Amino acid sequence: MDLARTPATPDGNPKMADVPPIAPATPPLIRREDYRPFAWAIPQVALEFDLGLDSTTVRARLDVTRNPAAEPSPVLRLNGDGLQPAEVLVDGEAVSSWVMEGADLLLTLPGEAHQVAITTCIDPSANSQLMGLYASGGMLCTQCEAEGFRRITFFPDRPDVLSTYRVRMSGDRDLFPVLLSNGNLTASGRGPDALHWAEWHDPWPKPSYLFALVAGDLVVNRDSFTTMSGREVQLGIFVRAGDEGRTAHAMESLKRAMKWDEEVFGREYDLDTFNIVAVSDFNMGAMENKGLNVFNTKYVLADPDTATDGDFDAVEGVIAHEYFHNWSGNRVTCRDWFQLSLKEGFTVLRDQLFSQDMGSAAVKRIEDVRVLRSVQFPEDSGPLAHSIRPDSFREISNFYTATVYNKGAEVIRMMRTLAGPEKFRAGCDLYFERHDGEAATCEDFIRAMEDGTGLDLALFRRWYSQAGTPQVEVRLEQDGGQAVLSLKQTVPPTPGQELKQPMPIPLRVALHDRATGRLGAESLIVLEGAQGSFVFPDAGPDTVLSINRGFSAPVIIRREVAPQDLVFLAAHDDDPFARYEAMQDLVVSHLLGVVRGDPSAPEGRAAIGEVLRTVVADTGIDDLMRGELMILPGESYLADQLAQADPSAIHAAREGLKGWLARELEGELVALHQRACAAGEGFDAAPRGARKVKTQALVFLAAGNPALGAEMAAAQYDAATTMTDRQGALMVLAGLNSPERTGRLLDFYNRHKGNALVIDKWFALQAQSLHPNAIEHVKALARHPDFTLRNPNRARSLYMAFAGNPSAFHAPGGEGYRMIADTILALDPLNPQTAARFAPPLGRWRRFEPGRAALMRAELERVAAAPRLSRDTYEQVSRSLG
Ligand code: 0A1
Ligand code: ZN
Repeated sequence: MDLARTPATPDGNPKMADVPPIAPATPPLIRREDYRPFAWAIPQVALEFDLGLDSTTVRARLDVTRNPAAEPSPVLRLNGDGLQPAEVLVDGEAVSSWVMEGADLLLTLPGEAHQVAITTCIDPSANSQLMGLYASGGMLCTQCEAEGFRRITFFPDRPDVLSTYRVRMSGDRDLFPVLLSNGNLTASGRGPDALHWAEWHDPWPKPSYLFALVAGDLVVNRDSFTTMSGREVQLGIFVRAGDEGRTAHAMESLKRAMKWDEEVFGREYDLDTFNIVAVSDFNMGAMENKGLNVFNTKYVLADPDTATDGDFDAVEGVIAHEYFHNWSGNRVTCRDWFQLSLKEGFTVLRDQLFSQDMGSAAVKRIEDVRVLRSVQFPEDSGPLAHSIRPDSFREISNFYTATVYNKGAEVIRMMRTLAGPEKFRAGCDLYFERHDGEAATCEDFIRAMEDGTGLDLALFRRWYSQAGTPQVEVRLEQDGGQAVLSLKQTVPPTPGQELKQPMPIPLRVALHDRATGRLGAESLIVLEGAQGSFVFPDAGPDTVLSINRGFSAPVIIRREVAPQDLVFLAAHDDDPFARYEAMQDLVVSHLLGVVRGDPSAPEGRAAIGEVLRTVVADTGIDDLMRGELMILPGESYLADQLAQADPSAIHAAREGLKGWLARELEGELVALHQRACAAGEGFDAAPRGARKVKTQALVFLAAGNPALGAEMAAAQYDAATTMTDRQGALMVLAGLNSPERTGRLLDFYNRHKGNALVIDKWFALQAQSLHPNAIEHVKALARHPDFTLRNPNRARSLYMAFAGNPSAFHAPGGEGYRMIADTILALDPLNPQTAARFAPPLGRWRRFEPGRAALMRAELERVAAAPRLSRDTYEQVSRSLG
């Protein structure tokens, strides 16, 4: 605590709370079981901002009443972070009866209801954490989730305190011609001198984390949407001048999302205005502030020249995600941050279902599973494993994880599978009806699901409390004319959770007949306990099991399966996910065999070659699906299958297979590329699919015949009319030691200089490349004039891309590890939230061969030993070492 700036008490002593605020060496652990309702309610908040980039004054007026549902206390604890009060008034009178406890301000209030007014002064331009009110390229904007509001004013900054907000802001007309906040604009006008002002009112009670304010020189794309009850909503997407031409896709996505939520979930928008603002300095993807979503530019701006087909999908998905939060998150919010998956898991499921409906459902499902397996599964099997409803944390920012978001979505998807879509909808309706306007818990959600669907979810609740990815051992045995399917589940131990209970696992299964090619009907079985067996009559000797179809449960299936069965499933299964899965299984088992020195590996390789040949030629699937089936499992996923991996051996095996396949199928791959190049342009599934297989073909060819691959990639680059083709070609070229490489990289830079999002791609392509000197390239790029750690997108485009490049990150000698540790140390004082996100790649040290493990651990120890680490980084590094 800075005693020098703490007002003195009448006796001249500095004001101190009962507990002296000694900065703890170890940040405190916050526990879910310690939740208590807040002693006070704050029904109304009025905020007045005098805006300035270097100095903003905030006058907050809080109507405070006792919360009858809480244990009474005369003390009102208002959270702060880096704030000093300039003035404190209670019921209009200046008071000195307040104390600071750490960063919080404590007031003792005698009565039942009071008005508390506090003035604070903040410097947005000095806010490099990008939490609270900060300056970004001359504009002011806020980020309050999870605990950023306390950096603006003193407040009970917890999601169970709901208030209506009135906001008045005034600022320079030229610097800030646009003044936005939540809700509806109620008044605006000119002030003295160069000032102007605006007043906004949000009629819906909300927690402080949903507060937002934006002031800046922005242009707007306006549109409108008529809701199902006939109300017209004004829509606005605000961006920097020059970017407005790249907002059309975001606007169309928003209108589609609004319509879809009405049709599929019966949810209607509830204000007259819905605004989105794009900012280029943002820690995450976007934020669902009530009526005023703030977005990372990456998820708003898109046109074919600067954004790939994947970027277009991501914009649509994130726009929908934030919009859907208006119900799953805002109208019904979280009681405390342990319940984060209540809004995030549910909203991710909602955006996934939306995207499935907007495009190819099969391909979207495969993509979602790929993300889950490549990000969440490693989290669940490492030192940072936690349940989707964690029991404790030191810094909540560290729990915005793939587990809370993506596994959370899978858990709710399983409820939907168990109930069926209609009953699931009834459960959702009941949940919204029961808890509208409340701060709810995961338990509330489960109970509404039980009551709305009729399901008994008593055992299913374990999915909320247990971490770790369940493993299901599968055996299929013939018994006369029937097949017996035996299943056995284990949930592995995770930090702090040694023993696990079995969890209900819904599995969609079908039995096919390989001899006749007959495909069996699908059924849903549920493994309720540790073990179970299921009898299927009329199963012949050539029965092939198709299990966990559509990835109906987020589990790892373990089974002995004959390669010819996988070949059959990969070529013929009627469930697209099962087809993809069989292809992956074939490749994984072959590559693990190669790494182990298995002498039968060449047969496996030949089988993969035959399946790939079928996939390339199959007229029964579209190119989007073909492109999916052509993607080989990644090196990290392969490493994850081993107790201790040697990344060099995995890299060599995977590249070896790619090269061999490309040489075997060179003619077919070249023909596929030519066919795709001849396909038309546009954004329907067919041309998008053509672009996808085009680059997939190049990926193979570059491994099998680098000179040919480079020539074809350069030709694709030169002919490209979309960013998808240009980036795909450059990605392949970036990995090759070929003369075509340098010229195209330079061309790309010059062509897109000044477009931050595209220059991010340029950094990332090089940091992710297969080039043997990738690490040298990253070092040089770090000195590039366009590189800065202060912009999270740019920092991630270089270093997160690098940490996800296994052959460079795991370079023998540990140089890659050192680079990431240095990044954490350099970034931590500037932006702890983003810095802490670089710890997990090093945290996987136990899963690598002893040499690499020791080097990774040593780097984590170096970070841990640094003085003044943030709470964010401290928590991630100490858990990773622990
Ligand atoms: N609720 C947002 C995610 C989010 C969380 C924290 C942030 O602070 C920097 C920003 C955004 C979502 O789920 O989209
Ligand atoms: Zn979200």
